[in-house]
Order: sequence, then C-alpha cells, then structure tokens
Amino acid sequence: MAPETPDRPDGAVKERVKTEKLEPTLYKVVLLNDDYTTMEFVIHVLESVFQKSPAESYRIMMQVHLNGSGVAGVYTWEIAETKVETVTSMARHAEFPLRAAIEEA
Ligand code: TYC
Repeated sequence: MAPETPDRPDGAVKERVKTEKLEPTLYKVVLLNDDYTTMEFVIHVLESVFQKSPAESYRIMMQVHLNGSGVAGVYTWEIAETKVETVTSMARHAEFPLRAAIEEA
C-alpha cells in the first residue's frame, strides 16, 4: 500500500463543508370562495390577520370571489397553521363558512 498521500498537491485537507439551509420552506395560506361569507368579512380578515392594506384586501377578496381561491400570504409552516386557525376561529364565531388552506409555496 502506498503511504498516505495528500488529496491535493498543496497538501490541503479537503473538508466536508456542511451547507446550512438558511431558507425555510414556505407555505401559502389560500382563502377559498363560498356563497355565504360576506365580502366585508373577508376584507376584515385580510386586513386584521394578514396585515393587508384595504386596497390589497379588496383585490385578494375579488380574486377569491371570481376565481375560487387566492393567496392571503406566504409564511413558514407554524405561522401558516396559526393563520388558518385564526381565520377558521373568526369565521366560526361570525357563523360564516369561510375556509383557508395551506399549499406549498
Ligand atoms: N363569494 C362571496 C360573496 O359573494 C364573497 C367571498 C369572497 C367569500 C372570498 C369567501 O374567501 C371568500 N358574498
């Protein structure tokens, strides 16, 4: 067997550099359309839970109303889950069938 030879001509040791994943996986919170939740309530949810401006809230609400679904925001998993729970809880208290879902971004 040959004596130990360095992997590189300069004798440097090749290190396995751990590539740390700095970007967490992100998830979309999507609002779903229904026939009973009022437009005003959806706008209120977008402003209060997703910190959207009145104009952006109106735009997202109309996107959901006309196309069936729309992205309310993009978050890490835990935040997305909490947003969905908050929307569901607010809708239940107001007796609206509004639903929110999570999709991989
Ligand atoms: N389609 C509802 C209506 O006409 C409005 C609505 C918009 C409901 C968005 C849900 O996520 C929703 N009153």
